[in-house]
Amino acid sequence: MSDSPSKPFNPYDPAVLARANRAILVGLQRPQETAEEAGYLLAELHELVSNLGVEIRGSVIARLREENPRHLVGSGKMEEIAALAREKDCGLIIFDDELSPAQQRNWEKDSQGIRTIDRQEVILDIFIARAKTREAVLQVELAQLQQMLPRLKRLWSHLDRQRGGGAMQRDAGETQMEMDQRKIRDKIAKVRRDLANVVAQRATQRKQRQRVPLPTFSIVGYTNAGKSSLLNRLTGAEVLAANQLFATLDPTTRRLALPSGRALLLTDTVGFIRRLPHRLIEAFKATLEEAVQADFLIHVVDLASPERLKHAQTTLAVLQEIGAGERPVITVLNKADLITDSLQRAEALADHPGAILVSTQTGEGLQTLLEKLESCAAAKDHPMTLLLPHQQYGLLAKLHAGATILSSRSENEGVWVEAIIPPRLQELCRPWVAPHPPAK
Ligand SMILES: Nc1nc2c(ncn2[C@@H]2O[C@H](COP(=O)(O)OP(=O)(O)OP(=O)(O)O)[C@@H](O)[C@H]2O)c(=O)[nH]1
Ligand SMILES: [Mg+2]
Repeated sequence: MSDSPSKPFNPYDPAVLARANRAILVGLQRPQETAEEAGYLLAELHELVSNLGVEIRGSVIARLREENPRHLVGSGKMEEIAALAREKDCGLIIFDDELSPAQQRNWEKDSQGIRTIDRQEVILDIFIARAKTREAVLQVELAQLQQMLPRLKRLWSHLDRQRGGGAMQRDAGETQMEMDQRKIRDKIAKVRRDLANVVAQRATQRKQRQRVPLPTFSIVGYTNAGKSSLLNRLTGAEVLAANQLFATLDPTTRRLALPSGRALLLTDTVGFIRRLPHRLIEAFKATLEEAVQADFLIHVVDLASPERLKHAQTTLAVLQEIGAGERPVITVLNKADLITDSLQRAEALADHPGAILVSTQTGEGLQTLLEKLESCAAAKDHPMTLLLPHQQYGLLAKLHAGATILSSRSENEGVWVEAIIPPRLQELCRPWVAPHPPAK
């Protein structure tokens, strides 16, 4: 099924093009992972790859005892996967785990030219396809250039092979590669400068917004959790909400008038995913800045996903990484319409204390969420510090449910709580207002 060596390689041959769009997926099960976990990750890769319009003809989960430096998996497994790709007439092998540039080269050489990429490259390709505004395009371009730089050698050796290149051409390839490396470095510097301008513009816009000092809330969360749907439902915005990963790449900010007449600013942001390429987090700093700068974060979690906890952990880890780990968080368990079982709901609430069950589809829980936003907005500048005696756990539970806890610490003398407390609970708290903040 591979091209006969006598026939010159023609990348535009329809058969070659079709094969390039057919893939075998490879997931790894490491010793500490269960088969179920490995399966979920592979299913997620499946979803990502389908988003690119690539046909998936097979998938393999390889148990990995130790990493093989040459192909990541052992050579027997490598042969088996390459044989499967040939048998299914696929021109693409996609790894869920990251491959080093050298491993990628080895795979392509040893599999006789089957293109081999990893999840990170897939995510990057999706971002490339979705980027529309100048900011998103620049950010994606930066990530792409950074990705290309250590992989130039692979691109060139690929071309050499396609041309049936001899030693002379390979030399020409080497020189060309150096020139290209320089060009890419120059381009990276230029994109960085352009992005710095975008960041400066954004900062100016933010300053202008701050002239009217409205409290700001950023909606964050795993991709497909329903962040854009929440913004749309609350503000009547028309952000694309779709059952696809990374529907949103650009932040959208809308003003939300609360029932009391008070207003706040709500921003929808790009979603997170497991194994988000580090280059993308780096490149998307400008966009993610919105989350870092917000007064409050609304963390949307898909209640119906069996991977709910992993998703939430991933989001919190990325937030930490971009410097937003200390922001007060309101957790919203969305898609409550899909989980009607009260036991399952209670379990989720136990996992995410103080979370609000919401459905952007039926409207369930939105009233409670608005009240919570109200209490945050009202007391933005006036968090209260309390020292609650340990026996006041009933009040503490009420605070978890109705207030926004900024910090809480249990000490011998009681529980120190710093919280934004809605008016209806303030009276109950009055006896425990601390005369001074807790010593750190
Ligand atoms: N059943 C149900 N589906 C919902 C709910 N909220 C959102 N969805 C669906 O979930 C999918 C994802 O919604 P989005 O709002 O695009 O999610 P997002 O978090 O903005 O996703 P990205 O921008 O890709 O990160 C869409 O198909 C929505 O229709 C809900 O409350 N219930
Ligand atoms: Mg979205």
